[in-house]
Amino acid sequence: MKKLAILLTPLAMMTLVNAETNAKEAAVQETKGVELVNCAIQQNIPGAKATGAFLTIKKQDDTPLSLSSAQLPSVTPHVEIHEMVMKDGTMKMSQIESYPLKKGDNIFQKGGYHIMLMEMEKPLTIGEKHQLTLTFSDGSSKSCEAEVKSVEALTPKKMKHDMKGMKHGDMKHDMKDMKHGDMKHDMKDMKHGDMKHDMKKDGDMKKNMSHDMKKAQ
Ligand SMILES: [Cu+2]
Repeated sequence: MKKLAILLTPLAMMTLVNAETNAKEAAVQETKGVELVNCAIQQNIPGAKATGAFLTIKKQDDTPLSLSSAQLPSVTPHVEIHEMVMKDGTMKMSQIESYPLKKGDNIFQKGGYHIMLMEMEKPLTIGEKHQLTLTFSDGSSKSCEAEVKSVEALTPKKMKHDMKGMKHGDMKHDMKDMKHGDMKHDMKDMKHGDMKHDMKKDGDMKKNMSHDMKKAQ
């Protein structure tokens, strides 16, 4: 009897290992009813260790589902979901815990919601491809191949138009990882000098930016 028990043990162990593997696979199911398109990463501005990743999440139905987190392990372990909001005449970029998806196109682009990549170890080269994985509120996840593209390539045409006459240099100095074109689009009536001034006074923004900027220097 003892011998039989010993013989059975490796088999039993294998069964356990398989069960565990299956459970793990089941835990990270691919998200259903969601399609990821136009996945891209903006090439970081020289010296900046932060940049944005953009895409459109196409949701096929209206079942409740939120984007919980994003991972881009081949670029950085520090990834956040950000929103851009206008508050008291100042454009702010801040982290959000989750993004509720609506049926149809959920667009993450310059000037709006975006995936923030921070504390990057090395610069990105245009044309490089990195796997972007999004994790959703139901525990499922979905990946796409994100290609590194130039700032120009990722700036929506409408914004490019609005950027005419804008002085980039002014903003670049203080806001290396922010998207200039987007802000101009949303802040047509603002003077740049004012903005710089306001942002310095703004506690949240200062905290947010200085966090990124320290690493960028
Ligand atoms: Cu951001």
